[in-house]
Parts: sequence; structure tokens; C-alpha cells
Amino acid sequence: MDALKERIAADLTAVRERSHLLTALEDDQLVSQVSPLMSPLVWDLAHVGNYEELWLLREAHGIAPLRPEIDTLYDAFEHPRASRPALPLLPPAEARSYIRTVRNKVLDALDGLGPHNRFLYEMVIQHEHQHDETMLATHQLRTLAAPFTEPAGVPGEIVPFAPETLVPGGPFVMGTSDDPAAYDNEKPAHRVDVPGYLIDTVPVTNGAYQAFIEAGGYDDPRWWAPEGWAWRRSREIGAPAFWFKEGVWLRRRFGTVEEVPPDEAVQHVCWYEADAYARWAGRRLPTEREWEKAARWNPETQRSQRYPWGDTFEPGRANLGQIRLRPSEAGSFSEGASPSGVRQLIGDVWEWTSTDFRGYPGFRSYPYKEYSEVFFGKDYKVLRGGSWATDATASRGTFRNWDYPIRRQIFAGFRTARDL
Ligand code: AVJ
Ligand code: FE
Repeated sequence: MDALKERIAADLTAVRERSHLLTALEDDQLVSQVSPLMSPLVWDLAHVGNYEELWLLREAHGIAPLRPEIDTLYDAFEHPRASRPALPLLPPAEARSYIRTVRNKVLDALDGLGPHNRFLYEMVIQHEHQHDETMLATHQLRTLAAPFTEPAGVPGEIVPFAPETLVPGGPFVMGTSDDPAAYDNEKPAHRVDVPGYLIDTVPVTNGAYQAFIEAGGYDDPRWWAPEGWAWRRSREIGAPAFWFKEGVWLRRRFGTVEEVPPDEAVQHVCWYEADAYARWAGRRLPTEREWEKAARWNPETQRSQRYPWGDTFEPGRANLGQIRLRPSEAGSFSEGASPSGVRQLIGDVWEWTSTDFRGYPGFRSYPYKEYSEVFFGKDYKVLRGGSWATDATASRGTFRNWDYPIRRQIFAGFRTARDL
């Protein structure tokens, strides 16, 4: 077996171990729904297997459907999340057995992996990791203890940093045309001219965000976009999701309560909160272009890199892949700095940008419209960089995520910017 096939097989095995760990609960916990925003965990589990069957067995290898009658149950477009618990879903044991059967057939077919179907493999691996991150968000919404524990011993040294970093004006190459793992929405590579700007060297911390809270930021319409203010007034919200105050600020995280650590990147804020904080601070959210230029552009080589630190993934340069179950302290992972000197762009928290999710010039949907294209428009904001919960296979300088500006259950924070 050549190196690529070995790597793909290892990635498939690794992500499946994750998925099993995240569903190591009693059946009643897997079939019940903790929030209308999320699927029952047993839906995610069978869905990743059904997606693997569709794209690898049927599409990549022309193998006849194993269980065509269940396709409709696991089609995310036919059944919105809120309606999924009422479906006649495969019970947990059957779901596990179905996805095992699919996987064994995929491993048997792996010999037929080649340049023509490689992306489908990269897509299926990333897809399961993306659902694992979604399952982690489901666990965070539960009040019970999670079936996994905090790994010990990370991260390392905190290296001091200037609060903001200058990125000079000029063109850079955004997106990619040749990354074998890139989704359709990351393509094609194109030159964009970005005027000079200053951007926070690290994401906004809990401590900085607390200052906004204590300054009455949640009650001051001056800082909020009109729709953001309407959102804020429609509910009793005065802090990030999962925070509550008992003398000091506390947060619930995977069923346990702890003091909010001031130096960690803030997470579980929606776009409207991020936008309001930025205005209160006399700043703004970065555009998606600004985020990517800060992360990828190397002025010395005049090229855009796959990661802030270079072209290959290197563990230890980012808080990625659940090496810990929360963002790291500001100033950690200094080895992950970009050529411009901006830090913690990859990992820690997804970062809200000011940009609506749209296709790049020359966009072509592949391999299906419902991955990206149907979400293009004004409704969704782009998030960049991945979080502590994102796997390395689904994180790179070109990767684009998107969500509604009201969403708070995802592992999202932000950094701010300003014009020169
Ligand atoms: C890219 C995270 C917005 O979860 O809705 C999963 C990823 N697409 N299955 C989502 C996805 C199909 C997607 N996000
Ligand atoms: Fe999916």
C-alpha cells in the first residue's frame, strides 16, 4: 500500500475512534435531543456512515447501495435538526453495525483510490470530523458529565506579544486551486488587494470581554447593529453562553462548573456580540480577506502558505484537535505565528469575520451544491481558523466555516481590527 492510502486509512480509523468516544453513552442519551439546534447523537453517528456510503462506496467505487431505504432519514436537507428525534432512526446498536459494515467495505475498496476520487476520501474524513465537532457542541449543551476527560499537560510557554499587529497594504493570493483537501468554497486561488490594517495579535480574551460586560455593553444600543440589538432585546442575555455570575463569573463546561479564566480566548459568543464588542472597543471585526492575509501571506516569498507557520501541519503550533477541551491562554503557541506576526489564528476558537458567506470569483460547486452553494448570500457569516475542537484534517488557512449571526453553541470567538 502506498503512503497516501496508508495515511487515508489511518485518518479514517482515527476519526472513527473519536466518533465512538463521543457516542459512548447509554442508548436513551443517544436518542434524546438536548436542544432543537442539535441532532440526537445517534443521528450524527449513522449520518456519517451514510455519507461515507454515498460518496465512497456508491460514487467513488460504483458499489450498489447497502440500505437505500435509510438515505432519506440521514439527508440533512430533508429533515431539519429539530425534526430528527421523531424519525424512525436506526437504534444505536444498528447504527454502529451499519457504519462498521460501510467502513469495512471502504477499506476493501481502498485499492481503487486514485487522483480521480481522492478528494471524496479527503471530504469524507473531514465530514466525520466536522460532525465530531458538532457532537462536542451537543455535549457542551448537556448538563450531564461528558464521556471523555480533559487531556493533561498542554500547552507550553506563554510568550509576550504586542496587542496589535500591522499588515501592510497590497495584493495577496486568497483561496487555493491545488490543495487536494480543499472544499469547493475555498477555490479558486485569486489575487485580492487589501489596504493596510491593524489586527489583534491574539483573539479577544474572557478578561477583555468581561470589561465590555461590566461597562454595560449589553444594555447600550450604541454598540449594536440594528438586527443585533433586536436579537439582544428579544432575550435576557448579558454574557457569553454558559456563563453565570455568583460573585465571580463562572462557566459550565462539559457538565462541570469552573471560574472563567481571564486569559483564555472568549468563546460561545454570537456574531452580534462580537460585532458589539468591537464597536465598544472603537474597532471592528476583520473582513474575511484580512483574516486570510494575516494568516497566510508571506511577504518575503510573495506566496500564501497553507498554515500561518508554513505549508505542512506541525503539532505543537496550534491548539487544534482536542489536545485540550478549551481555548488556550493568550500568548500560547507562539511557534504558530504567521509571517506577519499574528498569533493563534489556527485553533483555539473559530473567529467571526465581518464577511457574508459567498463563492469566490469562478466558484464551481463540487461534488454537490448542498455542501456550500445553497448557503451563499446574506444570511451566513464566515468563521475562520478552526477551534480547539477542530481536527487538523479540517483546518487550514483557506478553510471556510459559516453560521447564522445568532449562533452561540459553536466554539466561536473573534479578534478585532482597525484601518490604518
Ligand atoms: C461547514 C460546519 C457549516 O455542520 O452544517 C456537515 C459542515 N456539511 N455535513 C455543517 C457539514 C455537511 C457544515 N458546516
Ligand atoms: Fe453532514
